[in-house]
Amino acid sequence: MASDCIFCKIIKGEVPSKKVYEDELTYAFHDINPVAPVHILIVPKKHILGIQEMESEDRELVGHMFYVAKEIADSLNLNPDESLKGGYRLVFNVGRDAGQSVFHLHLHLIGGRSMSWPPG
Ligand code: DGP
Repeated sequence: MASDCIFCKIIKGEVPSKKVYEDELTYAFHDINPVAPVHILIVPKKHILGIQEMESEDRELVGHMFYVAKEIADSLNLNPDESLKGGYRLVFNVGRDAGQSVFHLHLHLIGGRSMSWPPG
């Protein structure tokens, strides 16, 4: 935990958030500034600055974050059907040039509308 980290404060309950899911490794909550009807952040309880600071020992944790995202998407009926219709986007912004503004690892789950590619 980092004392000056907003996401560490959210995980500890010192800053309020709209919780979606929690387990021993992760905490998920609604983004304060949603870019789509569904915009959820999946955050590890371990303070890791971002993917740029991920270590070999974090591989399972990061894989778990993707699994949590898929489970949340299932609960919200966002996963594509057999015809591959529907869906959502999972995003790690890595570094300021990619749009990272909070330096505690987080996976964006964005959905509920169609999206274009490439991203801006
Ligand atoms: P990024 O730009 O990839 O670092 O994403 C950070 C996201 O975190 C951004 O979409 C806004 C969100 N965010 C920042 N501060 C707070 C907060 O205090 N509460 C919540 N719920 N979300 C926050």
